[in-house]
Amino acid sequence: MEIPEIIDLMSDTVTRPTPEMREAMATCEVGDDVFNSDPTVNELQNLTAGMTGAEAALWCPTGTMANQVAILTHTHPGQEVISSKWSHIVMYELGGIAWNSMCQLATVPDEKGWPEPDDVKDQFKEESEHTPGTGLLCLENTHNRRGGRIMPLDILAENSKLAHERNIPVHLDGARIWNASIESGIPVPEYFSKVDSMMFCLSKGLASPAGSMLVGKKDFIVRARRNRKHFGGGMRQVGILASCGIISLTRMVDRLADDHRAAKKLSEAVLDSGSLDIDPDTVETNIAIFTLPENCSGNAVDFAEAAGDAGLLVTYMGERLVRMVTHCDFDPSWIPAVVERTRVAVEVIS
Ligand code: TLP
Repeated sequence: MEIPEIIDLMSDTVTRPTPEMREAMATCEVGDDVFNSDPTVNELQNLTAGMTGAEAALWCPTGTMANQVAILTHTHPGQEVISSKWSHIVMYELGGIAWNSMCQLATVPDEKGWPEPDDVKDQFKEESEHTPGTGLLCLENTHNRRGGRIMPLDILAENSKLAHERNIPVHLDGARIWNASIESGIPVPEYFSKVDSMMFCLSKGLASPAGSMLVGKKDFIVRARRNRKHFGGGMRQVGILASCGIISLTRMVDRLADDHRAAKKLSEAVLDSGSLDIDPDTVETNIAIFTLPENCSGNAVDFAEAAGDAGLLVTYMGERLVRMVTHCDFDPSWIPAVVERTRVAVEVIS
């Protein structure tokens, strides 16, 4: 495939709907989803429940809304929510825990890509006249900002067990749970069986233009539906988007393994070239987070700018951390071009 002028590795959210999705958008049956009468949304919700082992599923416009709806549905004002330090819920949802649910946050470390049960255990608080009481434990798998790491199932189970022993529900931000499942060989229902609610994105590696699914017990989804409405997320003929979600789940899941192979190959090639640092063994799925070399005077923002000028789009994830994400619109034959554009950008900012 011809090497494009701009190679976009900013995120797997940059994927464009496939031709089959375009076709489905034009031809799908639609209705008014606020009245529960969009057959395509209903089909996607049923398909999702079946594929995840959940009682029910709810389409949401974004992953952020699905996470926030879940937090609001599980908690009441004044409670505390435990989430890991670099989780999306903490880093990228604009303080939604406080803004939307009027709860406060307790963070736990997640250096390896997941919180250790001992650290989680330390954070639980009992509700009393003096203490807020833990209302929810949030986990993330795969862990975006920790380089797409997969939380081992036994760690997920142990963390959840600790919460459940205290009657505290667990929400899993599984934006990329299908990546975790394809790579680990652990079926999604197995991950979901350890938690009370889970959200995943259709709009990332699965290539839909928009949409995330929230799953849980029937009564949870009924309440979540009300909260989605509070957020202004009740939409009408949204089967147009749900039709793409059906294709995401039936056609785009298995190919995620290609993205994982590409990310590993890319990380090895960039490391071999000597321009950025990474441990390729930690690249388990489609996210590679590189560190700028010590002798480089610019920071990750400077790198992203210089790389953009050289025709490579990336994101910065910290002062010296640069993220590249592989996806279905990236061809692995472009890896040598990524390596060369990376080299140019490092030279510019050194
Ligand atoms: N992640 C985006 C950015 O917001 C960082 C990306 O490019 O990776 N949970 C996780 C783990 C996510 O990575 C994201 C999006 C979300 C939730 C939110 O999904 P959207 O973007 O649909 O609101």
